[in-house]
Amino acid sequence: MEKASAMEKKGSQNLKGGRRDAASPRVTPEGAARRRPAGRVRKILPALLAAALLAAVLFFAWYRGAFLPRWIVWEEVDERAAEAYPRFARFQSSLTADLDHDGTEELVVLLWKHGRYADHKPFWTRRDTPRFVQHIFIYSEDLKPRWMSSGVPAPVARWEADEHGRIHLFTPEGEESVWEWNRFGLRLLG
Ligand SMILES: [Ca+2]
Repeated sequence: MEKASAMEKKGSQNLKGGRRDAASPRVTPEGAARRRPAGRVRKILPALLAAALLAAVLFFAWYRGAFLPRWIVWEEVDERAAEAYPRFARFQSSLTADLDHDGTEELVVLLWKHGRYADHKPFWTRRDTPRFVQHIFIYSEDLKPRWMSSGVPAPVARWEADEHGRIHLFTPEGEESVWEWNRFGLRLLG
């Protein structure tokens, strides 16, 4: 009798289960498996979009130089600097001095741009860095490029030209170096 009662109970449970299935929409195990990933994607989609948007904003800010060193003092720059180097760059400072003693003043620009090299890479280098690098560009009075340095050897926080047309560079720590024009660019004096 007890066995029969247990069987009746089991049958009753199956019957209840059968009623529940009949009342709810038919979902096969295969269908449920197919729906689950789509449901998960729908749940995390807003987070994915927010992360993508944040990444895009951060990339744009980085590309525009938002994460350059804080010690940089952005000075008012000779407006010809942007004309001389129209590609995207961030101009830190500029000065004019007769570096080559020919009686006309060169425009000297201290700037940050993506890459270690100016317009052309040296033949031994295939790749340039995408990060911002500090450069010194020198233009003649009529804005023809005279010298476009690859990345400066040490960061330049400030600079000045003396009455001899030499350029004094100062690192953020205050270390000074003096540079003089020779025919092929600036030469370190000490
Ligand atoms: Ca000159």
